[in-house]
Amino acid sequence: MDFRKTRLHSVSGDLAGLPPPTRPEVVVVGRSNVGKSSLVNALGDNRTLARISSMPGKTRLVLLFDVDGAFFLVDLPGYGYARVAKDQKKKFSALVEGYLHATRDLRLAVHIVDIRHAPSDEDQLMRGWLLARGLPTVTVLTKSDKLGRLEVQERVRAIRADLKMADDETAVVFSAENRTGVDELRAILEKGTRLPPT
Ligand SMILES: Nc1nc2c(ncn2[C@@H]2O[C@H](COP(=O)(O)OP(=O)(O)OP(=O)(O)O)[C@@H](O)[C@H]2O)c(=O)[nH]1
Ligand SMILES: [Mg+2]
Repeated sequence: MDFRKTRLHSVSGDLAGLPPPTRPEVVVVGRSNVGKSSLVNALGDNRTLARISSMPGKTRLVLLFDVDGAFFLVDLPGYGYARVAKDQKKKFSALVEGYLHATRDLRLAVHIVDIRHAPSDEDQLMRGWLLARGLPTVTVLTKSDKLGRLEVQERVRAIRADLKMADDETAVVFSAENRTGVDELRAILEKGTRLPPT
């Protein structure tokens, strides 16, 4: 699978606009501004794929990327940004909830948290929801370039404990900036989209 062959497949502002689920899907979820779009660009090794917002909460669309004809990588709007209208902020946006409840061929979730901070209530809520749904989930601890090596180790331990991660669950230390974790995550996605649906 060649991740560099990642192309924008569709852009939808509502669920009705989603294309038919003709491929397995991997969804990227996380707080607003955590680095979802940057992660998509890092995986595809292409800075022009998903627009990177300098203003948090900007992505209000569901972007589907076709990864080498093998699966769709789905960039969802972030949650938890205060300036988003109140009813939208409540839990997750209708678009995020709607997508996660939609009948699609969803195989894997990439749950991104900022390695520097304790997971928020919404991060915990999202994780609980992913677990309850039984969706295989890989937790990505991003912006690791902002910390030193020892701090990274310390934060991995703390976040694993905060999220009550089981020992056999994967947390990938990641940076879109210096590409830490890109190959590891690519391998997880490749494997996860080849397994039969759950
Ligand atoms: N240092 C560093 N900055 C990052 C990293 N990933 C993302 N950023 C920065 O974080 C900001 C937000 O990145 P985005 O990729 O737009 O985040 P997002 O989660 O898609 O944001 P929304 O779509 O608005 O929810 C940008 O300024 C990025 O340059 C990283 O690994 N390291
Ligand atoms: Mg984004």
